[in-house]
Amino acid sequence: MTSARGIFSDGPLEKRGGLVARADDILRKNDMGSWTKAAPELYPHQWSWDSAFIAIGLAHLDVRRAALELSTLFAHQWKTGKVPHIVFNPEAPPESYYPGAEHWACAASSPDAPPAPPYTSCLTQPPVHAIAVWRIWEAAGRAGEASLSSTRDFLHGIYPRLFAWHRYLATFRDPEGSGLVTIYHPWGSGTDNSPRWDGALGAVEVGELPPYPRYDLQHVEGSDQRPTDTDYDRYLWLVKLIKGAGCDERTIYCYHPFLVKDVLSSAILVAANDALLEIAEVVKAPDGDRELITGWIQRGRRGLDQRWDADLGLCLDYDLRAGSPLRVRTIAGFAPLIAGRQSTERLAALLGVLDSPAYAGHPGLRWPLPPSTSPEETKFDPRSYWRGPTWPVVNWLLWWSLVRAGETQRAVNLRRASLEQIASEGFGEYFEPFTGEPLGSLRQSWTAAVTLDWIASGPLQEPLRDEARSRSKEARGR
Ligand code: 9WN
Repeated sequence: MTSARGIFSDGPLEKRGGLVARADDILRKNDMGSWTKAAPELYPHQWSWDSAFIAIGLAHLDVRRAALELSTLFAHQWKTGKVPHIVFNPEAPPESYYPGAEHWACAASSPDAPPAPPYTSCLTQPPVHAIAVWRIWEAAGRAGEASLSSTRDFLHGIYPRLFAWHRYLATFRDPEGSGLVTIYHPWGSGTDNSPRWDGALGAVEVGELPPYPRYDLQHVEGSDQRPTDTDYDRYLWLVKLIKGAGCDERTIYCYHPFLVKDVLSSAILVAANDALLEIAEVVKAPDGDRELITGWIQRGRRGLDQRWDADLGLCLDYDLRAGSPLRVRTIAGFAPLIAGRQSTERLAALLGVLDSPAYAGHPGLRWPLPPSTSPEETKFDPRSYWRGPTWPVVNWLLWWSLVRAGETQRAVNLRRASLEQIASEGFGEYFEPFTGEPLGSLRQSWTAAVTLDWIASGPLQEPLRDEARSRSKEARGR
């Protein structure tokens, strides 16, 4: 990888915290050559949506390495088009992550699975990949003709794989043709223990489970930062059922007790299909592909419209088994903003909620960044994973969506606040929203990656405020 120094404008944040060098260092240390560990100890494997965000950041350091990140992930794509949520690292230390490769070895017996090892899981994560590929292409454009030419080859290679991935989501994961992606497990949402899933999970009857280890708890400062044992029992029970179904999509669809339309994944898919259309243009894909992609975009928009809750001013997930929406205010509610191209009224409603005390306008926040679950929800918990903390990677998605929506000042504010948070507190996986304390993994690859992308995205208009660090220390001492 080339050195990060000199590639970025020497803005105030970089001078202050050496942020580029620190982010570069994290990505280098987590670099496995052709892919990147999501985190050094807590997550020693390749995760699907992490890799997409990581590639977005790497594109500012080394365009080829960014492309390789995604090529490696897609080399483990299933015959159905599915991109697995984890590709397991055969060199990961034993007893580092559970459930690991041996637990998912069953997936390798599916006729659709790629040859193992490395083993993969048979779940998925939100489809950020086409967005990442398009940003790599844009970075190549800035890097010059040679980079553009090799990246064009990359686009030609990855396009059919991206297309197959989106087709898989539009078919196997949406047999109803609703435009919305179905998930079989909270891990499939990327927002694992979010209260989004409490209603649907509560209806799952957990049977006998053998004892299992919680290796994750060795790698964080307090168990309150991770999902509870009750959550884990449910996760592992669902994995057991999926394994029992031989990872077969149709069987899962018929019998599985957790079947939910995930609005965040669905919105990301709409935005990713926009990116796929751009890529299709570059590689001169057949007209038939473009028609299909356009149809998926329209269907996705209609699906999200149907899940709009006018009272909350947010979108809600839908429990297919119960036949009802999952009514809780989380970050996923902003799905239409992420899907993009909303009507003026819908955009205004979403921005009003985003700025309100229910999210980024809450008066107690250390930085004006939206908590993963609204502090006004009874299930809000400021330290527990997706139940309250702020996540830089989610802030990146919102920032990118605000830029696309033409909400420039809001986007700049969100980017600046996020960078202030990271400059002050480090490259946490997530942050306590009131004190700013970093939680989870403290050297999280995607946090480093989005930092690089943010810094590369132009001036911040205002220097990092001097009092940032001291305010944070004070808040923590409270
Ligand atoms: C389960 C790697 C992943 C992220 C997810 C995040 C967390 C895994 C876990 O870590 O999930 O997939 O063990 O908790 O929720 O979004 O991709 O960073």
